[in-house]
Amino acid sequence: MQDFGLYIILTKPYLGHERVAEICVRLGVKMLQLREKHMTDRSLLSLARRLRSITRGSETNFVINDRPDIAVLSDADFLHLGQDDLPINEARKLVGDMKIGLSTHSIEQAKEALNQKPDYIGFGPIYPTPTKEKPDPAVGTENLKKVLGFSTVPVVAIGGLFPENISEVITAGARNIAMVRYFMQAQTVEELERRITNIQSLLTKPNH
Ligand code: TZP
Ligand code: MG
Repeated sequence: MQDFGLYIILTKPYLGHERVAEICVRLGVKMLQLREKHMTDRSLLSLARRLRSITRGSETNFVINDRPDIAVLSDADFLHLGQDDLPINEARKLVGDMKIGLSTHSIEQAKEALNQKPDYIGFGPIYPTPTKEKPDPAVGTENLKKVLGFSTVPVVAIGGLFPENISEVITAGARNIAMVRYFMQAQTVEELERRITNIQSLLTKPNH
């Protein structure tokens, strides 16, 4: 799998899930993940299907966090698993050949993750973040550089990333970046579009 650039994670978006998804499709965001941990199964499935229908046939891959069952039932492009979720080989029995991403939070986890043959890995939190409940300690950009050095699949840098600190992460070599608060807190369509195109342009600038 090739690097994909910006990765947007939907967690309680101020503008609403569907509106953010429509904007991601319009602006060619390659990865859009549904990450809502507190919804009932029924409402999560119904939301996932609505987002699937918005992203279907577009450049925007639709990713379901944590839940192989919802990923299959909503016909997602990717399932994203964390360290406490099902291992990839077990999840495979449910999702077949669906692409799978895996979160990692240390060098050791990142190395071990590659044995499970994910399509990409997440690495973070790069900086401290309140967005995740019980986050692992921040890994920093030096560890990010190491993971980028040995990973055989795309690495998504995540955690505490904002325009103010993103150049350090891009300088460390990151080509795929996930941000939650920066996008979820945008309060108007125009503001969200500006935030997305701003990060997209930082990620596509040559020779950084
Ligand atoms: N995994 C590692 S950090 C994180 C996740 C889901 C949350 C990142 O959120 P934010 O708001 O971009 O710091
Ligand atoms: Mg998880």
